[in-house]
Amino acid sequence: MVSRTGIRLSRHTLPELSTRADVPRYDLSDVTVGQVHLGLGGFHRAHQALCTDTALRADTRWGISAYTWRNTALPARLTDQDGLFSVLTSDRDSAEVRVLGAIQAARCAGTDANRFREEVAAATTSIVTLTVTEKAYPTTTDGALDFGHPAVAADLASGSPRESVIGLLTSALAERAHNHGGPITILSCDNLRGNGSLIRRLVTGFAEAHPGYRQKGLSRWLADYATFPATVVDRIVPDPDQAVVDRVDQLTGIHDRAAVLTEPYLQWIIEDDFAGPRPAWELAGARFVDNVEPFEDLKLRVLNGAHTALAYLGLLAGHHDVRAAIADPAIAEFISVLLAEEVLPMLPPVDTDVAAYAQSVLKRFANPSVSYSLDKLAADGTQKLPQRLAPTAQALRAEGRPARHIARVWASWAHWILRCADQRPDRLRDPLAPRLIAIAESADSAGFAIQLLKLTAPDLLWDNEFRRSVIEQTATDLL
Ligand code: CS2
Repeated sequence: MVSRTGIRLSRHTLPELSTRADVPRYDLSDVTVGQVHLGLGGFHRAHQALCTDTALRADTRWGISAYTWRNTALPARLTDQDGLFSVLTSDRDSAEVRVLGAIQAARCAGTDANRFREEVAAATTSIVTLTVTEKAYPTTTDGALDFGHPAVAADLASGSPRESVIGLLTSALAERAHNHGGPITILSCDNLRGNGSLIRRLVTGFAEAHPGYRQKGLSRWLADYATFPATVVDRIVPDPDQAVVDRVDQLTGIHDRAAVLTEPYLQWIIEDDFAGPRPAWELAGARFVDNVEPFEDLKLRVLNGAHTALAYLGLLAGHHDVRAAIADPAIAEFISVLLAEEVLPMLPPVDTDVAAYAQSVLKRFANPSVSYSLDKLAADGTQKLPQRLAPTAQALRAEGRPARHIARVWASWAHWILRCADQRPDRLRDPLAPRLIAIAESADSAGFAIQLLKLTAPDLLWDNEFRRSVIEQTATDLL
């Protein structure tokens, strides 16, 4: 560990820092808030905030007011640094530090829900971006808002919803509709297929089911004044830790308690459907397209699918991060075959060399400077497998082709849950963890495999061959 003698990051010290790192190329005192973000974490800082920082060079109206969902420590750290933080972009032979000024204020939605609503409702706000992870979109199997979800149910009965992301966001939009009714764009940046239409459905569903908002005709206003473009986001950003803080200090002499580490790759594809003005994110490489779907399948099935496979196989083999897992020859071989024989042939047509794309993804996984924790990847399997792996399995089976490798990912997930249930239940991070542990403890291995399929891929449960393959591989010692 380095001694932390670096210069503290703040607006005051910024002029001194320009010789040590790339600093904002605009006047920070000109910046005003034009967008609100929910889900402030490492990913937002290294992705949307970075693109916004570049766009601020052209127009200073796009500062971000960012909210964590429940974390109060990060907003406090950022506030201490006047919202400034650095992004360390690193690969085998490169390491660059850029200090960003895009985040104008950092707060916690849990403790500052009213402020969140006010800011979304402000006429100067044109965009709300979200990175709240898959589990914040409570959806029934037919794609509607899950009214049975406890936080949603609590919010439907409240005059001031704040327990669920959908409830809080809808309440903020209601305030906007009531105050001045100006148009707004809601941009989901979560790894979900059709994230734009999904969040539109959930917010509209909430507006129609909530007695107060129904009476005010909120869903009509949403249809007329709110747009929900779909997006595909891609950048590998491990959870920031002390090692990142130390590395930035070592490289630049800047002491930044909110530093974040990432890889050079950044992709942001956005459906061009904005209700009002937007930042010139294209200056940072974002692409605006009519239809994000082909990019969505490519990214979710190849990168995220391989990530999820690596998580369970890697953890079962005793690895801790993606880099170690992909360096394990048996796992690397499995992932290559999974991609080449099952995932790539089933991708919907896309104007990209998909084999080259898959190779580039594997190369990114091997980045020696950015290691991603397998525990984090393994979290929320119930939310991730349906998005990342089920579509490939369905497509293969519809053509009568085997899907043995995909089935093995389900089986390795099952093994991981069984291991957690047996040794470390606290290590199983999933919104359905208690239920998964209860099933693991009561069912036999075949029954357990069936229950997991029922939760994550009910269609595939009726496919005899696929079901049999998952059951067989769950019963076998995979190691
Ligand atoms: C990862 C993603 O945590 C996960 O499940 O698969 O966060 C992944 O790193 C990003 O989607 C990369 O763009």
